[in-house]
Amino acid sequence: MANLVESQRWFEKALTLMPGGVNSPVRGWGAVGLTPPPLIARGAGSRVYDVDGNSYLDFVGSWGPLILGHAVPEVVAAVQEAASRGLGFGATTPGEVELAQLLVEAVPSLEMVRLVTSGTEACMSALRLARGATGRARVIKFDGCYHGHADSFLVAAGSGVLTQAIPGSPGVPAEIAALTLSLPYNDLEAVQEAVKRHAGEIAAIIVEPVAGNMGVVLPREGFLEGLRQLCHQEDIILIFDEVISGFRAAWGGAQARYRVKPDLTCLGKIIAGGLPVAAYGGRRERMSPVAPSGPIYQAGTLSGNPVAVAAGLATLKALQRAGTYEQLEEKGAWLEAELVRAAARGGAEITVNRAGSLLTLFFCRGPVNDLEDAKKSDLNRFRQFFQGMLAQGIYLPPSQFEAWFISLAHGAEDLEATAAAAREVWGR
Ligand code: HOZ
Repeated sequence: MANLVESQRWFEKALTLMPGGVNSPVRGWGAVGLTPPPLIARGAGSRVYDVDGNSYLDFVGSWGPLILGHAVPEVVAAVQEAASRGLGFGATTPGEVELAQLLVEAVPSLEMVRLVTSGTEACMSALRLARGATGRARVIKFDGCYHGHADSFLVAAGSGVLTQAIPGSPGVPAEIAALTLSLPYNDLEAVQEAVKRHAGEIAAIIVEPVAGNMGVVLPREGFLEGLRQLCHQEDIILIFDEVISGFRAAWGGAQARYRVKPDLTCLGKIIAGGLPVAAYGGRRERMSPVAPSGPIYQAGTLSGNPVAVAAGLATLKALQRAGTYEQLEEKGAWLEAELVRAAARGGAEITVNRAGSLLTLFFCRGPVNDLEDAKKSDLNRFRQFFQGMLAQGIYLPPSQFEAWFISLAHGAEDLEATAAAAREVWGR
C-alpha cells in the first residue's frame, strides 16, 4: 500500500474537527476497511494526487461532475475570468440566463429552470413544488434511490445511507417519513397498487431514471413509460432526479436516452462542472407557481453563483463538441467488456451494469434490477477488489453502492491500466 503518512496526519486532525473526519459520509472509507483515506492535494486530467505525492487514476470524478476530467484548462480559465469580475452579487447575472437557456435547449422536458446550490436542494424544492401544485402530501420513491438528504427522502435511501446501513435517519420525524412510500425499483405493479391504495393522496413520484446510488441500476423496458402513464392518469407529478444522469446518460440526460418526459427534472453535478450549482425545472406553467412569480417559496443566497455558473457553462460547451458522447460510450463499453473478460478468466462471478460512462461492478450473478439484487453483491469481495485496485493506483468509489464515473480525460492507456489492474486482482 502507498505511503500515507501525511494523509494520516491530516486525517487524525480532521477526526477531531469534523464528524468522521469528513464533510460528507461517502468520503469516509469505513466500507472498504481502509483508514486513513488519502487526503487529496490536487487533480489533473484523469488523475488525482494525494498529500503524500501518490498518484491515482480517478473514477470518482468528484462523484460525477467532472465529466471532462480534473482542472481542465478551459473550465479553470472560465472560473478565473468570472472570479476576477466578482464572486457573487445576490442579483441576476447574464451567465445564469445563458446557463438556463442551455439547460432548456438540451433537456427535453425543460422550458424553465430555477438554479439552486445542490442536488439535495433541487430535489427538496421540486417536491415542495409538487406538493404545492397538487395540494397533496405523499410521495413515492424507490428503494435504493437517493435524492439528497432532505427529510422526505431519507427512507430506504441509497448512497452513503445504504453504504452505512442506516435504514432511515434519526432526526427525521416519523410523521414526515410516513408520507414517503418507498417501493422496489423497476416494479411498476407495486407502484400501481400503492397509487390505488392512496388514491388522490400522492403528490409526486420521484425516480432516478438511471439509478446511480445503489450502484448503477438501469430502468427495465416499460418502467419509466409506465410511471409516465400512471402519473398522467392520476394527476401525479413525475420527477426525474437526473442529478447523476443529467448530461451523463446522454446530452439530454436519461429522459433523452429513454425518450420519457417527466413533469419536473432535478439536475446538479455536471451542470456546474465541479462547483456548487444545481437546478430544477419543467414546463413553463409547472414552474410559474415558484416565488416570486407564484406563492411556492424557495430561495438561496448562493443560487446561480456566477463563478459556479461559469464552470458549468464552460463544461457544457465542451460537451457540445461533436462526438463527446460517442467517445464516452466507447470508453464505457470497452472497460465493461474488459472487466467482464478479466473476471471470466479469473473465475470471478460479477455483473456489470452500465449506462454510457456510468458503471458499477457487482460481485454476484445478475441481473441486478433493484436494491434487493444489488444487496446480493458480496461486500467482502468488493472490499478485496477495491483494495487490490487501489494498491495499483486505481481510485474507485469506496462503496459497492456507488457508480464509477469515466471522463473524457480517461485515455486508452488509462483504461488499459485499469483493466490490467483488474486482471491482476483476479489472477490472469
Ligand atoms: N451523492 C453522491 C454519491 N452518490 C455524492 C455526494 C455525497 O453524498 O457526498
